[in-house]
Amino acid sequence: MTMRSFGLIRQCCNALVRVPLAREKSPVSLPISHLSRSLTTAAEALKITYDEKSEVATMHLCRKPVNGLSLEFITQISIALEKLENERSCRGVIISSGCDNVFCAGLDINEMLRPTPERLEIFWKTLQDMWLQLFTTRLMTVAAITGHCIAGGCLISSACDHRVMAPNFKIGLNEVKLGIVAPFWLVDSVKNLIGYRQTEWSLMKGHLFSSEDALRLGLVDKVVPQDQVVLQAEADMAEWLQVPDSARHLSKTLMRRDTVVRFRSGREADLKTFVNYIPKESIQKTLHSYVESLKSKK
Ligand code: CO8
Repeated sequence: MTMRSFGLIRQCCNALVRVPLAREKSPVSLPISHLSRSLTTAAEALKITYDEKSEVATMHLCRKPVNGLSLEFITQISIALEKLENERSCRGVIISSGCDNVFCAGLDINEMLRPTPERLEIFWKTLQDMWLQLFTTRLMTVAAITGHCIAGGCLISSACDHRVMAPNFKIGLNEVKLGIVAPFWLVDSVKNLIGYRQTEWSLMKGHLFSSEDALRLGLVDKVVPQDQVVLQAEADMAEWLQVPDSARHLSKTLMRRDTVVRFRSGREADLKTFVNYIPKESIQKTLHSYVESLKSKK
């Protein structure tokens, strides 16, 4: 894949990601089937609704079966965030999942299996950009975690401002189980929530926390029954929006500045590491075995 063909992907995704105008309330879905490897067409993968009264958008991640983060899917999310950011009437976004019992299972592992160097590079850059957008957005962000939230899933939830999770699911960074290491900026955003030692310990072990432990540690802010997660997220969002937007955003910027500065100065090196590391034969073998183990557990 060349930069030109990525430009084409972004262009196609852009055409698909339609953020409803303030007066529209119905869900909008987006068509892009030929670019996606998932069982869901890209048309169905991301749905955005906007509620004029609350001034809150909901981004439904619906890339079945597990919201695996492929290049096209990340691009769609990124474009949608950009559009919401620019929609002045929008003050907040709730990120929810349309996949049963899974908020997000992380990166689509297929992106890392026998990749072309060009696609791998664009994939990682796009992921870095999406994380930065979410981590720094002026919008109030709430993750409605109705199921497992693993690795790249935790990247999304930990970049948000507030998290509501259903009980009896798993959340955290399990990258070492795949023979890979989470990038420093993702580690930083988890460390900001649960502190150094818990991050170090769980990172080294690839430990996934139960919802209940995640609540105790601060990796999520509330645990409520699964059918109430979205309602709770909406109620919490309404409460958060009582704080004046600019003061809230400036406070967030202040608190996250160090993480962002570190990210900006290290992102090129991080990209090089990823692009050089993933194609290594030993890593490819481990990734293959991991995928096989996922299939064989059935
Ligand atoms: N990518 C691609 N496919 C996946 C992924 C994934 N991350 N997760 C699951 N799938 C596939 C499964 O293989 C299965 O495919 P098929 O139907 O063809 O057999 C299908 O999705 C459904 O999965 P399950 O049957 O396992 O569904 P369950 O509901 O039983 O379980 C889980 C859901 C708990 C989410 C389970 O699928 C799981 O544990 N998945 C693996 C999650 C994981 O390990 N994610 C880590 C991804 S790597 C990542 O995000 C790293 C970020 C930083 C990288 C740093 C690099 C240097």
